[in-house]
Amino acid sequence: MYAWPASEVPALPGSGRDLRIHDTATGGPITLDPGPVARIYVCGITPYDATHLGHAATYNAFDLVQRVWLDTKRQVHYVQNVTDVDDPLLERAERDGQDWTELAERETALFREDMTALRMLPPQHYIGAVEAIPGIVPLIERLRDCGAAYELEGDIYYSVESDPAFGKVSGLDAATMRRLFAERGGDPERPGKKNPLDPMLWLAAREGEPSWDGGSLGPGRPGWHIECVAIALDHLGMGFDVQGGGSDLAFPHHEMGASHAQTLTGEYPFAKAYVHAGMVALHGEKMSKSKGNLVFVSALRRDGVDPVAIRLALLAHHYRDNWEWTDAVLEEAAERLARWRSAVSRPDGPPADAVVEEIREALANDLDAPAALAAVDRWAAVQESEGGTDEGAPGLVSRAVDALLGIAL
Ligand code: 5CA
Ligand code: ZN
Repeated sequence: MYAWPASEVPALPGSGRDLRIHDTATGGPITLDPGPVARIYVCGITPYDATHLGHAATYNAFDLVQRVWLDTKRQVHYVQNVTDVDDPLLERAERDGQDWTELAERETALFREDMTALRMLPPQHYIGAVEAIPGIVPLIERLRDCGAAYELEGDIYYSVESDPAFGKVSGLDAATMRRLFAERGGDPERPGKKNPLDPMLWLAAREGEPSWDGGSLGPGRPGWHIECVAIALDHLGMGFDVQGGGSDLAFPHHEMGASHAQTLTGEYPFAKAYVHAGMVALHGEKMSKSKGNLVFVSALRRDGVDPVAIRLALLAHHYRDNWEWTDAVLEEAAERLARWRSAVSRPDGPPADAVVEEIREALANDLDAPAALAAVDRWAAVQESEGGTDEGAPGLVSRAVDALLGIAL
């Protein structure tokens, strides 16, 4: 699939810092040491509804990861999927009496527009589940042939017991795993499974549902976790630097994906860091398509809200925090944007070299965007109260917030 256009990332004087980031698997910060080409996989949307602010906040976090790496003069190899066939998408299409492919295409197109408006850097490979099926089938066949997968009434399940490292990504106890598996698309109650946590790899064709040629697996469609594994292995290989998503993906999705990949290749780890963003809530509950308590990026844009202000509202929260979207969050962001724009509108100002270093330092420290905003706020306040004589300082601040925070002033 095509992704979306990239906004240009200005080069800054000096050089950036290596990223220290919280890794869910080790439960603490690790300093990443990517090669000249840093590799990142970020789980994409299931396109049955428009991009809400929770999605936007999560993609913003991983956009910052890329910007920190680009500032260290590395290239970034970024892969993202689109889960363009899965139960929730088919259920929504059925409920609304529309064609599931049209629903997926329409919502994916809207996501591209939202990402472009928010100045999120596009992935080099933007891959749909459907287009990945020819690569998924042989992986499932291999898992079955090595005894790590089994058949149940025509469906194929992965056996979590085939992997001694299973559980190391999320570090959860058995009862929590079981609860989350049931809540997040798993089927622990199905009779005949070897272990209640075993996830579906291949769902045999059902009456009235789309299906594809599965070679020796028979006609059907892929499970969710193997989709991301196939796409990541195809485009990044094992041991890539970061796998990213919201905290609701740590278990089961990223746990199962790591387990599939490690069993398939005999190598460890799948990703060097598993990075998870907090959940954005509305009216006290996690924003989610299934609950319907959503604020859409596209709806705000239609109402004339500047997408730069939306992005600044996301950046005002640490990516790992759970936080609540309110009108006040957006108002504060719009006010801050106005202050910043006014501060950079003059040709000279207070020296800005230290501001650039403070933004770099803040982001390298587990993507502390609020601390980065505070550094710019301080500079803008001095500009406002005293001004300065440093020619080009406002331009440097503009370029720094553009390059490192994706904010166009
Ligand atoms: N297609 C799968 C990933 S392979 C999926 O989870 N799609 S999704 O559309 O449900 O979510 C896309 C991304 O947004 C995921 O990383 C998810 O964790 C994140 N996300 C969903 N809801 C929220 C929320 N309320 N706050 C923050 N992030 C969220
Ligand atoms: Zn995924």
